[in-house]
Amino acid sequence: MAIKLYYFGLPGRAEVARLCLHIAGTDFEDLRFSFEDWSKFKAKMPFGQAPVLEVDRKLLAQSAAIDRYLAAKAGLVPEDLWQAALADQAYCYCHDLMQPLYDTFKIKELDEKIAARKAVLDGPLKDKLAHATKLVEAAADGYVAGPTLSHGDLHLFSTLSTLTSGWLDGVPKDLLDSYPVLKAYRNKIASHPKVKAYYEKAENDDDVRRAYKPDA
Ligand SMILES: N[C@@H](CCC(=O)N[C@@H](CS)C(=O)NCC(=O)O)C(=O)O
Repeated sequence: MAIKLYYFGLPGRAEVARLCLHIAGTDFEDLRFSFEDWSKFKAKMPFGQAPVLEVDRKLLAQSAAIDRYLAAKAGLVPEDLWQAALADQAYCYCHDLMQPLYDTFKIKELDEKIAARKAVLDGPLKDKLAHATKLVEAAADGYVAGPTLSHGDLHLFSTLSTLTSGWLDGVPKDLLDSYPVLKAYRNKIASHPKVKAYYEKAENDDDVRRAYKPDA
């Protein structure tokens, strides 16, 4: 199978897919383009958006579809249907968690953006992180969907790591200090041998991904 993944250099909406491919040990072309080069790819993408996965010249868009497909191939979707649904639940919640911040992306002026994000941090994000804490506390085995790592964990890990990476102007790197359960959980997933190995690779040694390492 010839596999390519198209996305910007950032972790963003492609990091779960990259992690799944890495965990499965799949050879793939990781096409990381700059914002300037995006126009060269946009027309080829099914919805004019990235990420897109190419498998033997067939294109698949929408990060949730890509991640579910690659997670299944990597053995990360639990066989038990209830546990698989729990993994999806955590996965989907990450989008809800980030939505109030996504809404600030369109603000051009930096001070205005930071002020809008402060309102998000003091309001909806607190509530979302409190619910995420309950989700993790309910995870008896330390993973959100049973005794082993799933795509739900990878997405929650990636979301929490992005939040503390400093990439989002106005969101402090020590945000999770107020959420010790989430901080410990993020560290646990970061310490999973296969996840840890991914962030030890030279191509993943960048400012944002440094926040994806254990004890970051
Ligand atoms: N629901 C889509 C959203 C994709 C999306 O918004 N991608 C953004 C980057 S994160 C994009 O392609 N932006 C460039 C554009 O729309 O021209 C998914 O999850 O894949």
